[in-house]
Amino acid sequence: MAGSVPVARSLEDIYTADALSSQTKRWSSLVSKFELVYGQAPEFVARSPGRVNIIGEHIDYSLYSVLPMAITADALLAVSTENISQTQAGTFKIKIANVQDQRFPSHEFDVPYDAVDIDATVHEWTNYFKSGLRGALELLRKKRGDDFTPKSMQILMDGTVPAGGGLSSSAAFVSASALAVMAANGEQAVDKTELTELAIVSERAVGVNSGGMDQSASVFSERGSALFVSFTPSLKARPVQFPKTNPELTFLIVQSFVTADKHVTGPIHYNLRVVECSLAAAYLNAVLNPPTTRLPADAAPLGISLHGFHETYFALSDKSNLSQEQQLEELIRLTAKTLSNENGYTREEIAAVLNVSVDQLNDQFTSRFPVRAERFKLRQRALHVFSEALRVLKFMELLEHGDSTSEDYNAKLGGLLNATQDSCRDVYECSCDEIDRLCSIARNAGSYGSRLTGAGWGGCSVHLVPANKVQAVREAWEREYYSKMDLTEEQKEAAVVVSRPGSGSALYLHT
Ligand code: NG1
Ligand code: MG
Repeated sequence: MAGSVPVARSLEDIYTADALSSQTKRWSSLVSKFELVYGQAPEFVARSPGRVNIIGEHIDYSLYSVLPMAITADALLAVSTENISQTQAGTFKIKIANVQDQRFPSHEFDVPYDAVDIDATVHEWTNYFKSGLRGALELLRKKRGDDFTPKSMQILMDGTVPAGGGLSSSAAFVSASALAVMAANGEQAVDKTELTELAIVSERAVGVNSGGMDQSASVFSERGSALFVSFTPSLKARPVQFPKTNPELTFLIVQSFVTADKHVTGPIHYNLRVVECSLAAAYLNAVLNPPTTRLPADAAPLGISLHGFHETYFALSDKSNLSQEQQLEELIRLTAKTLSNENGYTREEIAAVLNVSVDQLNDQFTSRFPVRAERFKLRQRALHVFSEALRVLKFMELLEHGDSTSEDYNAKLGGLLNATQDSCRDVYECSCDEIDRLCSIARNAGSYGSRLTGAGWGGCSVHLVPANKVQAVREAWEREYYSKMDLTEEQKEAAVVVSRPGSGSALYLHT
């Protein structure tokens, strides 16, 4: 499913009917604010949504397929490129402001044509814009040649995806930024695959070893469908419909109000998991594949992945006739046997198996992003990844070939989500008490399946709830969770969102 980012003619092309009236107000206030700040109308708005991940958690950076969907909340960048004050020779100007100007102060930069400087050690909101800018300029230079001169831009941003909430505000912002830069420089037919790939790589420039799920969901999603995203042999995204069931199913997206900030906890949480998965791939390769086998370099953040090990192992063994599901089951067995130490492995132990020095190991695996760990839990991480990849296949099988009229259909879907939560909590260790509580409250009140969504350690959860139980589940959360917290009215309103699958990135032209 290739093609270019759609150019919307009206907001009805972008939002679901239930969101239209509030979005219309929001867009017109963005435009009037733009006029107030810059004294002219915007030429266009670039839009990219956040996402919720339905299933396939923490496996995108191991290059296994995932099933997210876009949500209504999004990043909007209103842009004009005309009448921007002259800049020094060899530079162009970026003026960027935010509708929430208290929280996100405005900035002005003169950017050299060929070098977008990003200081990833400072957590600054415009870094996300800059990373999209850098990626888009690289692509434009590839297309137009080295003497291409970028346009100056005036930008007003309005983001409604909560930051640090597991709904991927960062990917929405980076993708919308890259799209805005492409459009500002005259590219109105922006290729979705190119945009996604550049957003994935760009986001790594702001200090997170991210996988590719969020950017894919943000760019490729189509209204009414979830999105099956696979990363090998190349990035592919395919819309998937949820069947009609009785009772009807809804997804609730629910905040824990525990903020998880990857830029602070990356060295012990997210970035460490990426390192552990890559080390597990190298370790399994060293033990299970013939001596001197090298894993293929791939699109994973550290260049090798558990999926790469998977493919190599079956290509070299006599078991390549097994189905994908059987292969994953076999890998789960092999991992349990090969990586038997439940307490984790030291750098020395891993280096010895890989037949490299500890310095070489650090250089390859832990130098790109800082991590803090004495022991690396290779067993648990690999077991989660293979079992989660298997759950995604089973979930897809139910969606595409299951009997949605059978009585236990909903419970089967929900059971897989619950199993994901168990694995995230116990094996991958990326949940937290608050999320666990939200999940068990929901299940007791009628949710079929409840789990964290996104990176975890706080943030958001997703719940598969029959329409006739939504009220009961909401009341249970209020009674047993939210009423015990000190929340603002605004937070209370945003706490529980019924989400329909939304559309992906779009450009909206104002002229
Ligand atoms: P969130 O929850 O948006 O920070 C992160 C990664 C995804 C994926 C999930 C876990 C980034 C930008 N996104 O999402 O790629 O790995 O965690 O499944 O880091
Ligand atoms: Mg993010």
